[in-house]
Amino acid sequence: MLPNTGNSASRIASANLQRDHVTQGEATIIYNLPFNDLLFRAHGVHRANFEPNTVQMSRLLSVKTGGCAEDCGYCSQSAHYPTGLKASKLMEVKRVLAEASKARDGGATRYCMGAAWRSPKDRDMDAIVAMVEGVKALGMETCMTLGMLTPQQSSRLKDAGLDYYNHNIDTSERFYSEIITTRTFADRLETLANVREAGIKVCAGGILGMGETTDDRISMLVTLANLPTPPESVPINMLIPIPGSKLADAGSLDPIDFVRTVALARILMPTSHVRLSAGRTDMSDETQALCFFAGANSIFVGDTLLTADNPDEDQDTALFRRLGLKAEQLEPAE
Ligand code: SAM
Ligand code: DTB
Ligand code: SF4
Repeated sequence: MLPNTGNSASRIASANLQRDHVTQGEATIIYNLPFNDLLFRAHGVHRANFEPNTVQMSRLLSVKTGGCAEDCGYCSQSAHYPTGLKASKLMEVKRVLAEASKARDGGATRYCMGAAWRSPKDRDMDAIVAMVEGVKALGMETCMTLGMLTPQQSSRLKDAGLDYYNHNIDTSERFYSEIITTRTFADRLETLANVREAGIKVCAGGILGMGETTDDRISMLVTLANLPTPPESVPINMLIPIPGSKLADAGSLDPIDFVRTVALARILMPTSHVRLSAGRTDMSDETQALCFFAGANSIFVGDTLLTADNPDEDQDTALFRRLGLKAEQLEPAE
């Protein structure tokens, strides 16, 4: 049994957070628990809410690459930085569907399509809607990430059958303007509210390793957990340093801090899928295994994310076999 010292810190650290609001102070106490206690608690929350050896698999496709008007300091696709990436037009719908069909045959249950836009233009919406309808018809869940959305655009995507919308808050409110200046943290929250209001499931997370403090990481998770409804899916990306971008030399991140952040996400958002997202190519198998133990239960599969590398499928298959993990299957449609 844990020693009960009776002070408020130990009460918070061992209590179940079954309420609507968590404070930065409470989350900090949990984050700073001895590593074994933190992992034990996170894994318990995980087991109480999910089958612990099952991992959801999503596949990404960049349907419109590069030339983006935003100045996100981490991104290969921003037109503000000399990253050397060639910009392309919106992909044809039939090419997207051919790629989606290959992903389904490879075991992906969710297809995520990303576009390097500040927000979609009305003239692009017909093609986007056709992509959602086509991927749905293949029997996969659909996800899109297209930048900021209005309430009208959100409703149109919902009507097309969009299951998830990815829109990351990326970091804390305090640190946001050091990473992006062409939009605000409040803009991000507004789109998340529009998407939620339209009835689409929300995928929102952020990036670690951009030079943020521990408080920034905790604050980002506290913001997500305190949304009126927390996101169903929480991607935790490790920065992939992009040569030419503002954060090309941001430095490395302690894997233990990464695992602590995953564990805190699991504890603060017990029923959300936590996705171990970008950066797995630079992570050891052991770090990934700790993340799965701490509550990560979703990954991107396929050797490319949007523009950057992801582990080869053979490597992931081998890791899953070593860890006894299996892929989550979709519930049959009613
Ligand atoms: N343009 C849309 C937007 O920003 O919402 C969608 C695409 S954007 C590339 C999706 C997310 O990928 C970003 O919000 C960020 O969290 C993540 N991301 C982008 N570049 C990254 C990098 N180099 N390393 C880690 N994560 C990255
Ligand atoms: C998310 O949080 N991570 C994915 C997805 N949402 C769209 C994107 C990762 C991008 C990594 C850098 C790249 O491929 O360019
Ligand atoms: Fe554009 Fe999205 Fe990259 Fe920002 S993260 S530059 S909005 S593609």
